[in-house]
Amino acid sequence: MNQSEVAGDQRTGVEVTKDKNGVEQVVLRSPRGASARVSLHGGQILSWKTDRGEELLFTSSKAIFKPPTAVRGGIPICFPQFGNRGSLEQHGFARNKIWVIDDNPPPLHPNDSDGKSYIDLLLKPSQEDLKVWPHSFEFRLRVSLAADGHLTMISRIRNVNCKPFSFSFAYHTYFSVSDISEVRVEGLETLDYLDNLCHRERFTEQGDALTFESEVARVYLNSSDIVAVFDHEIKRTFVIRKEGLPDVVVWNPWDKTSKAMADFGDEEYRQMLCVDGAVIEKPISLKPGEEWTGRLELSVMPTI
Ligand code: TA6
Repeated sequence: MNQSEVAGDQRTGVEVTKDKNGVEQVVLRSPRGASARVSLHGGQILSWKTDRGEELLFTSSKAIFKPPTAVRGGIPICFPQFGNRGSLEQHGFARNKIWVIDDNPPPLHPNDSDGKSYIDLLLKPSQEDLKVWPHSFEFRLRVSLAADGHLTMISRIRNVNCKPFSFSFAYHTYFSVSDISEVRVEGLETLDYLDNLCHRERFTEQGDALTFESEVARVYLNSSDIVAVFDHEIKRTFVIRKEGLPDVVVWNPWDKTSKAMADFGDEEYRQMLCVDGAVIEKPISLKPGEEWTGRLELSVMPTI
């Protein structure tokens, strides 16, 4: 492993390494020992650990770490689309591309930097990307880890085109859970959702909190900015706070779909749940020069 501090950067808790395929990864560490690892392949977060070293994100034992395939786990970024419509590849190309470290990003609010370990990444379209999606953009991603271990992602997407474009987006977050049958999600009650298992038909959530006993692939619409994932077996709660991300994807492939995925173990659906802050139903439209921001903060706490 080749390790170095970010070039010209005096910040502590930020280290650049390379994976076995030579792709750079950035490791963020908090003073208390929490950590996060971000790959420049996809700008994808591959690991988020507590100060006791417990991994909070799921990664499949069958995940493929060789670009351009996105790693099955962590937090792939879906842009410029979520889903598989039109000529764009499923969930867009951003998760398959090699991003660069952005040494001079436009400033964010000081609260987004002070006391945090962070890295700024940048994606611009290649000639190949422009052939499938003919829109010039700059996608800036800030990933930061606070002293208390909270993980924040701030995406800023700017239209540097001379004509408008629109896109959908998701932070496709694979949470690690002890046993899916012991998990419940709160914050989506009574919302409408599009069911990907029923041709995106619209339904209304009737029950109390969401629990799992079969495959789920839904897009909940217009949720509040806080959603919680309770893992009863290990008394752990993930809290998802989001801004600019009205929709929430909930996905667990269950047994049959798991078996159909080459990069996913047959029984691994028991140990994961995707809950994504997203913009899907009403895509974002940007005029030339406009910028959109979507922010996700993840924290974890013991269930009381
Ligand atoms: O609903 C979430 C979803 O679109 C599922 O249908 C499933 O395909 C998942 O995302 C993962 O997609 P991927 O392209 O990474 O296999």
